[in-house]
Amino acid sequence: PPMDLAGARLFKGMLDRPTQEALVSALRDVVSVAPFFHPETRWGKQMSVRMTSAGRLGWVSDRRGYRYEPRHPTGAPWPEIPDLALEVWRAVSGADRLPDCCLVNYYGDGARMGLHQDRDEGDFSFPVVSISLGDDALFRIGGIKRQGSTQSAWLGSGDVLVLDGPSRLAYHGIDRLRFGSSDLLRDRGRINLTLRVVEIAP
Ligand code: MD3
Ligand code: FE
Repeated sequence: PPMDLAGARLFKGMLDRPTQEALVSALRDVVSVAPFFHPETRWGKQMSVRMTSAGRLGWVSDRRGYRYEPRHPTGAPWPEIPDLALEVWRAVSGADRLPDCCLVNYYGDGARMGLHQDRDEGDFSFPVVSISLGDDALFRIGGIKRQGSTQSAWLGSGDVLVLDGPSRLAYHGIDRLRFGSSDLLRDRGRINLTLRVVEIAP
């Protein structure tokens, strides 16, 4: 059974090594069409995490702010979400529709993600599903207010986290990596996939 993490469900080791390798291979195709980029915040500061997306919509950030867009910053449409990632969504989300965005985050040595809420999506009643690949990362999750207590857990390669209910709007972030802890990725580091429903039903 999954572990409870502030209302989120953590499926430790859900994906076996061959499945993780197949996902990484599918992601190499995604990244060849939609290369990783360093998003810039509203205030012109580069994020330490590199990102790209697959699906009808992808997440972008620049001086105009955060938003979902139908195209990569190069102008090309985002590639399709890998089937294997959709299979994970079907297995754990309980949702009656497929995600329209798969955000792909790459953490190199020293990359982190500050405490934030995900609220750029149109309908918070759908879960977010996160898949971790590569090096271990220390994940932190709190409540729906920035103040208040938080819980931490290490996310390892093959772990799947489902954020729904109250945890959907919880503050969360990645404090640090155990860089080099996994040999899944050729260049070490960590990849996190987040599957999301961004657009409200047509
Ligand atoms: C809790 N990513 O992309 S994944 C993000 O590991 C993001 O790359 C982190 O936060 C990462 O926005 C954390 C776990 C996660 C993803 C989405 C959430 C936790 C969440 C949405 C709501 C609450
Ligand atoms: Fe987030």
